[in-house]
Amino acid sequence: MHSTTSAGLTTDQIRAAVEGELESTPFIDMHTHLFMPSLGKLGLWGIDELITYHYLEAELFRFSSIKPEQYWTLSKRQQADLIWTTLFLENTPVSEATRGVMAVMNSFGLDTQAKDLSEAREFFNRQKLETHIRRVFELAGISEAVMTNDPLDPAEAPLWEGGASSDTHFHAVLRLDRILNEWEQNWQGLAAKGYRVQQDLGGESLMEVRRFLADWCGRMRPVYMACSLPDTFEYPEDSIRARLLRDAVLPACREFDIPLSLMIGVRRSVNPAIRLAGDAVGKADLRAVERLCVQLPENRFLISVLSRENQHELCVYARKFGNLLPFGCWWFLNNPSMVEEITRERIEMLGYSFIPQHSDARVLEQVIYKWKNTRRTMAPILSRAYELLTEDGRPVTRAEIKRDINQLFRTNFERWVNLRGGHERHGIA
Ligand code: FIX
Ligand code: ZN
Repeated sequence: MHSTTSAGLTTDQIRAAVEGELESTPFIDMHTHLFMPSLGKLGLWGIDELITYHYLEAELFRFSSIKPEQYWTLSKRQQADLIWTTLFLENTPVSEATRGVMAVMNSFGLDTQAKDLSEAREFFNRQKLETHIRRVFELAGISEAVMTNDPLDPAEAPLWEGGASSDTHFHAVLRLDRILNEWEQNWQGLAAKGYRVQQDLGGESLMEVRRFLADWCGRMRPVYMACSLPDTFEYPEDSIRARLLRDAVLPACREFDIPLSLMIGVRRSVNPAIRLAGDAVGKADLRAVERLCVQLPENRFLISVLSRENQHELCVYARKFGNLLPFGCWWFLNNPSMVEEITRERIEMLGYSFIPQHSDARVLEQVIYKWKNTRRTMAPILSRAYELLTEDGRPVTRAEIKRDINQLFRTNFERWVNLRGGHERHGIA
């Protein structure tokens, strides 16, 4: 049915406008594991890293009889060769992660049916990192990527301490997993750097953690602080994590006027033998999010939940709390079927007051396929929202569609983290 008014678009025009604006809007990728060139040694890129992505390693162990212990003794190249043969030649690469590699190879004109990886290796060997990053961002349709920066990573911290130069295409994030989830193993790392902290958080510990966070905010200029959390996360509670959150992290976020991103619902290492591929998911009790939002109205929260079962209640909480911004379809949810369900639900409950997706790319070129997939999945979802609106008597214009897509994939984030400075109050309105 074609409904239209003089100002509004027809169904076909809506689809064309949505697809056109999705294509031409450069997105901000608000959570990745990529690194700016001055931290380049940490960054993963190229065919061997793409093929040995932990999503693909998990799939290898389904199709191959190789034992994890054996796999880990192989060189990176041998691992990639095994995964290529197993998942791409002996089987059809229809899973999301395998299809993603095909899309990346195709975007560089590489043979997706090659019998081995030699052509691809030669291609990536010829690339110079900085120009390659620019080309990849262009192919992915992103203007900026937000990093994950761990101040207690022995490989990363010295680079920042040595004054790593910033890059307009990358933003830093102060990642707190080691502090909030593994205090027992990491407090001595802080102590060794001169912060007067104790294992039981006694004495000046909490003030000293704040001093540590302040020093790293100065060094990194993070756009937010972040932590991934298990399905058992609770707040408030009598635990090291909850005390650190309440008395160090959240006050520091207020002091530096940045949000805290919580990614809730990961069950780390349910199968330690397969390492990074061995994490799973669990349904969390989102009353913890409710209490954070209600007790700390001066803090802003970016929240992503890993369990499908938690998605609806996250939307309900977003309707209650203006200091909560839901984001992304994280990890096991970043599949078209899940993204579609979750995004429709969010639009129906929140309008466009959320951030639909982040890539979570660990390997540079993954942004190409992840954002291609997001655009492809989003197009019919957004079109449908406008078609329904038009059917109900409210026409939409191309200018509105442009504004909305810019809001979803750029300005909701920019405003929440106050990215362009200025005096604008955060919030997304
Ligand atoms: O904690 C995180 O930021 C997760 O995204 C990662 O730990 C995870 O391994 C991943 O790569 C998911 O996409
Ligand atoms: Zn991540």
